[in-house]
Parts: sequence; structure tokens; C-alpha cells
Amino acid sequence: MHPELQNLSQAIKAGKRKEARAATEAALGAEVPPQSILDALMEGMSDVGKRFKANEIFVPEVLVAARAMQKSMDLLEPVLTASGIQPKHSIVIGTVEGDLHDIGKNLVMMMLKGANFKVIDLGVNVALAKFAEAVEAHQPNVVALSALLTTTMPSMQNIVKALNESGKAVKIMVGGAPITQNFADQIGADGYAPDAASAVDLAHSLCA
Ligand code: B1M
Repeated sequence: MHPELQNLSQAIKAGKRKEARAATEAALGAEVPPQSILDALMEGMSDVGKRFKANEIFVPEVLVAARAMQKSMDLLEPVLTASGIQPKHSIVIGTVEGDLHDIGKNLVMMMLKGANFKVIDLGVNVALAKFAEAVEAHQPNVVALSALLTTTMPSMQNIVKALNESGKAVKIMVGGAPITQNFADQIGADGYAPDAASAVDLAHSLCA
């Protein structure tokens, strides 16, 4: 592996923004293929996801790693676009209507971006109409719904029901502290993930 790619991967794992940016600049300057730079970035985030899942690191560490990843992505994205390398799959994500919690949703989003999904973030308190519009506009592979309140679980249920009834070829994944696999099955979601790293695995399997 090119030394700058090793530096990049290390910088992501350690959540070092400046180093991540510098390693990306150096790799681009050395004309390392953009896909290889992206692979190093994804390797770093994947390691972060695994350690988070294994409770070896916690939310703050994941957030700093994700910020380091974003610094690298800022430089890499235009180069990837120019060389025609596009994410294969897209995901519309949002926290459901009535719910303003977004820390977990943002973590999921960052991990998905780190795994090279195109993510369209609708934010918090997102009503069915906004999800439906986004599905129409972006034709995503997956819609990802987050809820943190027991009182907004019915809102999640309504959104899943309406999207399923719309007949669109889109998979729906759900998550958030009060959500369980049982609830996901009950409301007709295609998948449930308990944490951000599992959300990436689930998104891969829903897009396969
Ligand atoms: Co609120 N809040 N909050 N809160 N808040 C909880 C959720 C609560 C459990 C606290 C408590 O009472 N013990 C409780 C809910 C109780 C319940 O419903 N059973 C609660 C309440 C009641 C409220 C208010 C109603 C309080 C009030 O005003 N009286 C109010 C509601 C506002 C609203 O949404 N309408 C409220 C407000 C807030 C703040 C605004 C102050 C703030 C949110 C800030 C923000 O998000 N920008 C806040 C916070 C921070 C919390 C706690 C403390 C932390 C939540 C969090 O960010 N966790 C929380 C108590 C707690 O959990 N200890 C609490 C860290 C985050 C990384 O975890 O979001 O679970 P989490 O995400 C995980 C997984 O769940 C999963 O992956 C993430 C990473 O592993 N995941 C997904 C999440 N979404 C996913 C989607 C997926 C897959 C996985 O696929 C699509």
C-alpha cells in the first residue's frame, strides 16, 4: 500500500483531521488513483465501525473519526466525480416526524458515507410527504428511518406503511434506541440495525 494511504487510514482511525487532509492531499499529489484513496478511507471507517460495535470505542471517537473522514472526502469528492467514480447505491435518511434526535442518525449517515453510499439527509422531524418527495426525486435504493422516542414509533410505522403501499421499489431500514427487530418486522420494514456499524452491513445486504 502507498505510504500516504497508510497514513490516511491511520489518520481516520485516530480521528486526526489535519493528518487525514494532509495524507489525502499528498496521495492526490502523488497521483495515487482516487479509487485507492477511497478504499483506504473506507478501510479506516470500517475499522472504526467494528471497534464501535465491539464497544472498544464510543460515540465521541466515532464522531471525530467521521469528521476526519469528511475532511478527506471534501478533497476527494470532486476528483471522484471528475473521474466518473460514483457511489453505486443511494440512501435517503431522516429522523421521523415528531422526533428531533439526530446524533445517532448522523452517526449512521457518516458511517454509510464512509462505506461509499450516496446519502441524502432529510434531517429531523421528517414527515411522510417529505420522504415520499425524496423517493420520487432521488430514486434511492434504501430509505433509512431513525426514531428515538417511543412516542414517534407510530410515525415510523405510518411512513413504512405508506412507502410500502406506494409500490416503489425501495427498501426500508429502521433503527434507533426504542426500535427492535420485532417492531421492524411488525411494521413491515425490510431491515433493522441496532447500531451504526450494523446499519452499514444491513444497507449492503439490502442493496445486494
Ligand atoms: Co432526548 N430523550 N428528549 N434529547 N435524549 C432520550 C431519547 C430519552 C431516552 C431520555 C430519557 O428519558 N431517559 C427519552 C425518550 C424516552 C422514550 O421515548 N422512551 C428522551 C426524551 C423524553 C426527550 C424529550 C421528550 C424531553 C423533553 O423535552 N421533555 C425531548 C423530545 C424532543 C423531540 O424529539 N421532539 C428530548 C430532547 C432531547 C435533546 C434535544 C435535548 C437531545 C437531542 C439532541 C440531538 O439529537 N441533536 C436529547 C438527547 C441527547 C437524548 C439522549 C440523552 C441521548 C440520545 C443520543 O443521542 N444518544 C437520550 C437518552 C439516552 O439515550 N441516554 C434521550 C447517542 C446516540 C449515538 O445513540 O441515538 O440511540 P442513538 O443511536 C444509535 C442507535 O440507536 C442506532 O445507531 C446509533 C449509533 O449506534 N441508530 C440507528 C439510530 N438511528 C438509527 C437508524 C438506523 C440504524 C441504526 O437505520 C435507519
